Amino acid sequence: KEKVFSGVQPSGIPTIGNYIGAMKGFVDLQDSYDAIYSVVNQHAITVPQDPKLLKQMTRQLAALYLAIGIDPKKAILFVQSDVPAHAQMAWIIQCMTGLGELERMTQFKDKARKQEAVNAGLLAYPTLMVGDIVLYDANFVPVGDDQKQHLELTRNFVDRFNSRFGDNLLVKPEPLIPEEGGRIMSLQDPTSKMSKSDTNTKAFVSMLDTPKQITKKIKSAITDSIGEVNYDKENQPAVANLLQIFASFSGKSIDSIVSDYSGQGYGNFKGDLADLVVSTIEPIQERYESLLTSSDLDDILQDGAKRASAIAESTLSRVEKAIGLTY
Ligand code: AQP
Repeated sequence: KEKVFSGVQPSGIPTIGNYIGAMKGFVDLQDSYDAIYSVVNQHAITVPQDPKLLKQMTRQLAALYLAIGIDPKKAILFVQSDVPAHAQMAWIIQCMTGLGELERMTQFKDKARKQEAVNAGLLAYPTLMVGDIVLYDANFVPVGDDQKQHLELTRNFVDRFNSRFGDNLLVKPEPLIPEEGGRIMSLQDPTSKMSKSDTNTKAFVSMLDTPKQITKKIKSAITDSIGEVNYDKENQPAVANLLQIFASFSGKSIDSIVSDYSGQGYGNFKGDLADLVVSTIEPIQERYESLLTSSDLDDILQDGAKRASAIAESTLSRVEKAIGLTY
């Protein structure tokens, strides 16, 4: 079977953007691939985190993975810091990656701009991600559009590594980016990406928002003065974004949604969208609540760490041998 790897950072509660762009796809993929999913908590500390909150968000994210339908009998689910091979592999990759290459990453530039003091980890972040992927010989990596550049870096690294140390030592991965919904935008600014760590909580719907919060946020999402539901990314980007969310949650095509609301203003459209998001998220939240405090969650993560470690350590030792880190 071909392999799939992906991760989500516990840098906040996942938004519907993370869900639509990445996590929703994880569930389908576990049926046809050897799937490995991680709570990548070491990525989260590239920006300052409160220790207590980080611990809490790590557990919440793990419970959410299960609540959306990740099945530990089909997929491996683990927390990154439980598998030391990630940090070990990242060091090796850092020693083989140019500074310039990392400085060009747009996510680094965006995040560095928002920080008062930029640490070395923020720059090195993509090398940790390259390690996450290559450790599991992943053929496919389901991600949102913002991770495309990091995947390209991974592919370049694999080419360089294999040509220097031996053909087929590492597997070259392909990104899997949804055609629609790979980049859900902020509800308050259609030019910036929806992000779970956004300080403006009105900009995103989190997977743990209450029905009341969800409805309020969607109803107060900015639109435009055109007043008609059209799919026009250029002239009506905010409405186009809401249409993408609608399409993803309903499974309907954007065209059919546009025709359902033709000749109407934004009121009904937003109201129905809010109901749709609430009714999709509510059952997920019910499962989440019962998982969060159960010892099953700990058992699943411990078992996941064991299984992930076995694979990761074997890749790491193959790499160490190939580059001479042995005696
Ligand atoms: N707005 C988005 N639309 C679609 N997909 C998205 N993803 C992120 N934002 C959107 C995808 O979600 C997965 C998990 O993201 P991550 O935890 O690795 O971090 P990120 O890409 O940096 O996402 P955020 O929400 O913006 O987190 P913070 O605020 O911590 O930086 C990835 O596959 C990502 O592409």
